[in-house]
Amino acid sequence: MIFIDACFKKPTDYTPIWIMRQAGRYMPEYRALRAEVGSFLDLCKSVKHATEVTLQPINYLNVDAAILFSDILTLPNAMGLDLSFEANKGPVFANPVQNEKDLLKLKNNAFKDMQYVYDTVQSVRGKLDKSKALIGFAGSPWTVATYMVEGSGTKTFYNIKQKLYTDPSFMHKLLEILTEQTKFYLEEQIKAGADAIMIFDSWANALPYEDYYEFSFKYMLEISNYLKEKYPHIALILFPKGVSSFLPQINGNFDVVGIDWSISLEYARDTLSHKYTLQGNMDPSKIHSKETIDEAVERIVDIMKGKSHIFNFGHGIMPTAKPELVKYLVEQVHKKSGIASR
Ligand code: 1CP
Repeated sequence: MIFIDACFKKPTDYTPIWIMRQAGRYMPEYRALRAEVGSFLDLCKSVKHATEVTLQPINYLNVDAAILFSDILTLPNAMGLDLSFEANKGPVFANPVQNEKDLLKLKNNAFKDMQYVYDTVQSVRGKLDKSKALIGFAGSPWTVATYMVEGSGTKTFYNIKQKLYTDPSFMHKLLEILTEQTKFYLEEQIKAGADAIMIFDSWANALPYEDYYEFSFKYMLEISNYLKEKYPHIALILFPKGVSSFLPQINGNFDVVGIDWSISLEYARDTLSHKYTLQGNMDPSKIHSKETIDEAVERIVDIMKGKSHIFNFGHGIMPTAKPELVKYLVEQVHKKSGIASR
């Protein structure tokens, strides 16, 4: 699998590519199935449909890896938080976690109730071409905690930051619970057949630089140490979004660092490439036209020439992206990096 070779810094004939959020609303096939099934959670929980959606972009785009179709919030949902996805509002928890009493109500071993996820992993792996990798994933404890405490997506992170600054022991207790459950949740995905695991710390940038290690990165390291010790052959990707000043401190037992679009790729390469494969970091807005794509591909392939690299966006694809331009991007990355590697 070229994707796994790149994760482990083995030479590849061209740069592998996949697209963050590649299964989703920009694809007409996804929208049709989503409308047929009704709710987003039902789509995640149906093994048949989640398998189909996971494979849609593989067949259409010819990317080098599939990512399990699910969400970072299914784990807290299994822990007892009532989750819905509302149009124009995104995810909502009806009963957010507000105090120590709420922590006691969280279900232990919730990962055991997520058989539908493991069944989907197994089903996708069975149908996926042997040359393509399957990525399993979870949210970082910090990022998942932001939704559990705020009850929904947030621009200010006001509630969780009040907790963090006035009651750090509550925050650490919640983060420890999530770390334990995430370890086992990801382990089950590996046992079911995932070839790689990605941990999304999408809201890393809500934390000030001086608090990032203590409230987020440290917990991701705990998960990666656990998984790497038992499953060294499984590639591990961390995605700490929007924390460029933290890059020099990134260190630990994992293989790939996801670089978001706001970071200088030259700087990330010079800081991290001796140790890690880099993944990223095209601005998803540059999918606008063939010209903007050509320019982005040439620039990124040139910067990463001779280094281990997985091409991706620096965050999720937007629902407005045109599928045929995404397909064009994949072709261009394969073509231009293939020439560059010769
Ligand atoms: O209406 C719909 O059809 C639902 C839209 C949608 C989709 C397609 C949501 C709701 N989640 C997903 C799938 C999803 N989420 C995947 C698998 C699809 C793929 O990559 O091909 C993955 C890996 C995620 C991960 C996820 N969910 C993250 C981390 C990645 C990132 O983009 O930063 C986050 C932050 C979420 C929360 C979430 N779920 C859904 C939405 C709209 C959001 C973001 C809400 C917010 O901005 O706060």
